[in-house]
Amino acid sequence: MIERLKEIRAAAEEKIMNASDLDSLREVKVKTLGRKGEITVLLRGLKDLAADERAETGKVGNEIKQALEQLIEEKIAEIKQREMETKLAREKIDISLPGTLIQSGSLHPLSRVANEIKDIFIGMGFSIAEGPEIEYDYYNFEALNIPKDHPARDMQDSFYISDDILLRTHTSPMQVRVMEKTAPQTPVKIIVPGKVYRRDDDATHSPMFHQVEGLVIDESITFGHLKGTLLAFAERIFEQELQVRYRPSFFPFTEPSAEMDISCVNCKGKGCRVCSYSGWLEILGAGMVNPKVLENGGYDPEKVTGFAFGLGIERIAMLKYGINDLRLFYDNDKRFLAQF
Ligand code: FA5
Repeated sequence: MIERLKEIRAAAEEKIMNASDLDSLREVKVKTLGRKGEITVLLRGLKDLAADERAETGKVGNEIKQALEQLIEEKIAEIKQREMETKLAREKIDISLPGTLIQSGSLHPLSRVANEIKDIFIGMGFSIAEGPEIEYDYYNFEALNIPKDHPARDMQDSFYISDDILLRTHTSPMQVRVMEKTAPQTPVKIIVPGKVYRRDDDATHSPMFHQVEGLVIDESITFGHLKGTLLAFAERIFEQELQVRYRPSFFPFTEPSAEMDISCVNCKGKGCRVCSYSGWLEILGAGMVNPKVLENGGYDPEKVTGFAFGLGIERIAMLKYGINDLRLFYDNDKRFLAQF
């Protein structure tokens, strides 16, 4: 039996030495040392040998098993090492290449301008109120002194959900909504930023855009307060000293009403393409709150007065950043947005 064991060992050793991959090594291992392997099967015959012969043969058998196992392990390590070297020679990793940068986003220019506008008014003691974008005809028009057949409705054609409910065309409906909560005594000093909707669509008019409404109500509020507040606001948002002028205008909910123009932020009033060579830019509508609207909100127009204004955030942002097409704000083009 010892002879046979030695033969198996010699044959196995040769196969191990010649093995060029892990699979053939595994095969030798199973064939010689596995549960049905040649050595395992042969050693089962030990029990039929005489006692002294059994001990000697068993010892030799174990030594051969251990030697083969060790040889196989060494060969496995050798093959693995060789595979690794080939792989490394083939794959060239340049560890000096910079990693992929994670691009960080930034605030949309309209959010940026809206935040700046809010900060300026908060600095002047205003609070922020927000209202529904889907609005009753009553608050959007009727309560603002614009009855059903009033021609002023033509300027603000909207998207109707039913005869009485529409997408608000301006932030002014919040005037009466706020007054209903604060009347008849409490002074009001609020701004209302938000989305509004109109049937408009061109380079300077979008079907959805953003406005900021302002409303101040108290005893003895005058047009002087309106002028001072809006000049301070305009100079801060455009970060320069400005000339201001008020042109008479008409809004059914203010009396008197005015459009506020500022000296062109681009040419400082000399005349350029931005201001159509007039030197002036229209930036908002404003006026003293119409007594009828104060009454609709629950205030006594004999006791309090107020001023209100409404501006378009897109318009301010276009002037501030020199953008000539409002649609750029909504195209989602990263080349545009990444500039802010
Ligand atoms: C109003 O909407 C009044 N509610 C403003 C007001 C409030 C007056 C309180 C008096 C007292 P007007 O329709 O002019 O007014 O719109 C105000 C601003 O919104 C405009 O100056 C303009 O900058 C902006 N705007 C109007 N339509 C669009 C549009 N389709 N797309 C973008 N901006 C617009």
